[in-house]
Amino acid sequence: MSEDIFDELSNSVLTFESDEVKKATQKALEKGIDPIDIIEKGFTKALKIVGDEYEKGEFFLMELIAASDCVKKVLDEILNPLILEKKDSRKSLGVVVIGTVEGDIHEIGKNIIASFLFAAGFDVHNVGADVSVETFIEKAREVNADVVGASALLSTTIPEQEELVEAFKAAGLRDRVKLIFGGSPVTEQWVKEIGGDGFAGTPLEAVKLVKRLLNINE
Ligand code: B12
Repeated sequence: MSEDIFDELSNSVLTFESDEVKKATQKALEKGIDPIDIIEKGFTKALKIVGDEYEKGEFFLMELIAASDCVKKVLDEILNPLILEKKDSRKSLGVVVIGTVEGDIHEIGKNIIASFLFAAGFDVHNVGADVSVETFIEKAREVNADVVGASALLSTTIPEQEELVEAFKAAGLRDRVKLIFGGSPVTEQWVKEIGGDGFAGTPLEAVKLVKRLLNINE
């Protein structure tokens, strides 16, 4: 039964009509489905299909843009506010700066991680997409960041994550700031290789990771 609703969510994205995605989302929420499951089991699945079809040449850039616009709209207008509502405002567990590396404009996944960290009680500074290592460093200094997270979705932009580690070392900030990485092509192994502090593939993993890195037990 729940399976059907996730298929419906995924299929709604493949209509490329934002009204259809909104309708399916409202229906799922009315059935009590958690926003995180709507995102992970519905939208992420659909975007993976769109990406795979694009790679095979079955879909074009138009479809990639249309699908991501539909998802982004529903995230911004419906799901994100619900996730943020859950924030426990009594505490700040630490300061996180998050962005997508230079040359890369993919931001949906990074924004989801930002919202979940915020809702978990972190003070989150989202510096956007296509962000230079200099900007990451400037922001980390400005807000006295405990953690910096960088997303990359392209094979051509993953090396920027390594650049970031090197730049934090050169700036003398490496001992003070934990560096975490993600994005669909990023792996735990890659993060180890570049000397990062952690990798997460989902929002819940990211929250656990940041809590572990900052020794927060709850
Ligand atoms: C949507 C999308 C776009 C949208 C982005 C819109 C936006 N505002 O973000 C648009 C249409 C703009 C786009 C453009 C391009 N795209 Co694109 N895109 C995608 C697509 C279909 C989905 C990405 C997505 O949003 N997924 C959903 C989110 C929720 O998942 P996610 O990003 O992986 O994030 C999760 C985790 O990875 C993790 N995470 C993410 N970030 C972080 C950060 C931290 C710190 C942590 C801890 C965790 C974490 O948590 C998230 C939540 O679970 C992917 C396909 C795919 N399988 O990834 C292709 C894909 C990434 N794109 C691709 C390509 C080629 C392009 C273009 C070059 C196309 C072109 N010819 O112009 C351009 C690049 C432009 C640029 N310079 O960046 C390729 C990349 C291939 C490669 N190996 O390099 C892919 C894989 C499609 C494919 N199969 O060919 N794209």
